[in-house]
Amino acid sequence: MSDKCKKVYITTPIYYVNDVPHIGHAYTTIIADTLARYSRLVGHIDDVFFLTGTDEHGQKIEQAAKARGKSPQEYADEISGRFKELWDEFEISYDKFIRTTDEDHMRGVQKAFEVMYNNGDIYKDVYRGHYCVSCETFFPETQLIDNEFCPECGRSTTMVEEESYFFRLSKYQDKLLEWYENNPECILPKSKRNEVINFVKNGLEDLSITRTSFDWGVKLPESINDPKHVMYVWLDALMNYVTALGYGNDEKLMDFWPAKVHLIGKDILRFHAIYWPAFLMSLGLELPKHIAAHGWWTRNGEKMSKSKGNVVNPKEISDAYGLENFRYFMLREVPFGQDGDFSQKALIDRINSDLGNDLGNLLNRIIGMSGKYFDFNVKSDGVKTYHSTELEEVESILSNIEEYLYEIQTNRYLEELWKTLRIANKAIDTGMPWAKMKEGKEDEAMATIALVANILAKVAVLLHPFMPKTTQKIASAIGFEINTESYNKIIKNNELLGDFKIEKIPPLFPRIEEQQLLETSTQKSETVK
Ligand code: ME8
Repeated sequence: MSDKCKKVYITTPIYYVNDVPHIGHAYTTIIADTLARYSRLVGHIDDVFFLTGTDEHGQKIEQAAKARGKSPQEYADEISGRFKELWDEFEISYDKFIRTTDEDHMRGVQKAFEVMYNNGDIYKDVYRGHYCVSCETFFPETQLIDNEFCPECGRSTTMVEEESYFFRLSKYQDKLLEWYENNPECILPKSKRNEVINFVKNGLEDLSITRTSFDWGVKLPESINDPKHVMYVWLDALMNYVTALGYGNDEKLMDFWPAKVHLIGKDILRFHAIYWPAFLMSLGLELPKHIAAHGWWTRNGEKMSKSKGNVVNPKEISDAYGLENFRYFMLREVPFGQDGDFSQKALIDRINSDLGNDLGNLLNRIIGMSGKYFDFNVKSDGVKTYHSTELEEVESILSNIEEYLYEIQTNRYLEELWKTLRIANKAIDTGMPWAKMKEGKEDEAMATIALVANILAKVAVLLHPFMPKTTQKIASAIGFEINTESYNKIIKNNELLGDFKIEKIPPLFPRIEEQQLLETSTQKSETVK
């Protein structure tokens, strides 16, 4: 995300309501939330728009509702509510929660259909081919496994032969290739871009964008006068990114467009990196700056999904281990774009080691020493005299750290932050303030404690988007509040804290010892030493 444009529009996928939220959904949403919080912190306060929501139409939802004896709308209301409730409990800082059953969204999709139809990009024909209801995707016979099974999820596909409207996707092949070529960062991680380019180079077929064999979907615009068709769920769903800003209705939020980043999982990269830009080109709208696709959370190597019965409930995990610890773990554990196997043991190790030992103990050490030797009053004026080398080292590490977030490499960003904690811990071990006090070198002891407090201040500010409440507690223990003003002072201008009073607070990350792991529905207990 290297371009530093003023308006920052960040989106998550809109999740299907056939599945209750699991940690895969939480992961995407937490990354998006962290980026939104970061953008607000660095000063874009009123210029951030963060969108999430639910995808409620299509055959898959219609079937799921039917299986439960509910109408699709009743069923969608219930599951959409579960997503919204979870994001509210997780304090996800979204600006809008969109549902594809919202009236204004549906009007916007109809408007888009009309624009594409009127400019000649939509025509009517007959679709003959295979459809995977679970993936809501059409597949040509050549891509099927054993002539029948879906190449994405392995489920049986159904042969479909029905009248359909088509979008002239093939017409956009060269323009898409040009876009990927001219915008090396349009797809993140960059390695994924090549996969998309190869796919497009193999040739694009026109895309069937309406269905007649069921009716839980957006109707075509009245001007087209063809009531038996409903729109293909992916056209409906992708349009959410602009209808949320008022496209086709009251367009007053459209100045947030183009999106700075669409965060998605790699399972839906093709829809976002091929169909979506082609639709936008047809509509004459700008293309998103970045489409960022992360990997999968797996259990024992298999993608976590409800149908496999191996999902981990994010609420259970956050209740057991703390929401912000869980946030830290997810964004620290796996390099963006790669898959990661979820284990509670790994989560506990991160809490005890990174958070407890490296961060929490450091704070406890300076609380203890500043209290014992200086009645909690700290002065930063000796830091540059006695610890200029450490300070410069820390400033140099932090001067480039933002770049990692622009590329959504949250694990690298956090690794860099932790390097500065190691410098702080080492400064105490080598500076030995307790020995300095005995030798009567109070200034030096004070300088070491102040250095550590200043490093902790920087870490707290930069970690704030990941762990909002915990870092605010750290900041208040060292006498300041995290906001854009303190970000500017402490990070941008590298100002020291000056004279301040440390406040004693209870340990932030109590050690999890010999813990009997939480029994989740999919997980047998394992004991952690
Ligand atoms: O695809 N690991 O909705 P969906 C990591 N409605 N992330 C995961 C995951 C896992 N095991 N499982 C799901 C849809 N996700 C469409 C999207 S957007 C216009 C329409 C996350 O409910 C990840 O972000 O199947 C993935 O892309 C998304 O949930 C799929 O959610």
